[in-house]
Order: sequence, then structure tokens, then C-alpha cells
Amino acid sequence: MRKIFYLFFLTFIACSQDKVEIYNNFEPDPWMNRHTLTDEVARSGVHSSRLNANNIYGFGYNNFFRNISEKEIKQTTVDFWVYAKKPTEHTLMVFNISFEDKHVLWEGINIRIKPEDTQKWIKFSKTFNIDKYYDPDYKLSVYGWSPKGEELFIDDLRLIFN
Ligand SMILES: [Ca+2]
Repeated sequence: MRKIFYLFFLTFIACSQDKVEIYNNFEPDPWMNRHTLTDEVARSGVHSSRLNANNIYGFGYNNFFRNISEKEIKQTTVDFWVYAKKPTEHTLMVFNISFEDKHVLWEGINIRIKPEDTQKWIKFSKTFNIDKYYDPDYKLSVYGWSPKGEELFIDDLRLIFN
């Protein structure tokens, strides 16, 4: 059975046709880089995460496999929305798996914003296959990375594990 996790800050929110469920497992905060939150533009609510020359790492998720799911994770779908005032070429949404701060898998979603796609929210999505079993002590991280300091805003980051 496919299980969908919608992660927002510390909170797990699952919406179905007629109910809203809010869940918190009281594990340490798996979200990082809160200092990048800004109210300059937002697709939902009033906040998004701003990447620029001062903040090359954006708001992101960082958690041990053991805290994500009791079941083996075979796939992760990452989707999010991006707003940029100018075109971008070099920014990524990084997807990595690490053990004791060593990367064992490192991939990314290129966040390329064309001139005609500036000044509006653009959706990005990619599914990453996890072909082998990772021990519960391995970590999975997803975060924006703008190595050249390109300015853009990310909102509504969603991770679906199955
Ligand atoms: Ca928002």
C-alpha cells in the first residue's frame, strides 16, 4: 500500500476527503536552514525559503531512515515550487544519502528558470529510486543549493516516500 507523507516543519499532515490529521513523532526537528525563511514572496501562507549569495543552502529536510519510515524506502518523490526574478542555471535541489557525514548517494534536480518563467511560481518534481537497502542509521537529505549564489525562492517542498 502506498503511503504518502506530507511533511511540513515538525508536523505530519495528511489530508483526505473529509479529515485533516496532524501528527508529530517528537523526534528532533528534521528541517534545517530555517534562517532562509522570508516573507518577501510566498506561494502558500506568507513564507518561502530564499537562496542567494548569503544563503547558498536553502530550507531542507535531513533525517535518519529510522525516523522516516519503519518500512524499507524504495523511492522518494520530491516536489517543490520556485520563484525567481532572474533566470537561473546553476541551482539544484540536492537529494543525498549519507552515513556519518559521508555521501553515499548524491543526486540533484536542476533548477533552471528560463527568462519567460521568471516572476512566477514554477513547479519541479522528480522521483529518485533507492535501489539498495540503507541501514536505519543512514541519513536522507533534501535541500536547495545555489553554489553561484543565484537568488531564488522555494516554497511547498513535499517529499513522498514509498
Ligand atoms: Ca509557504
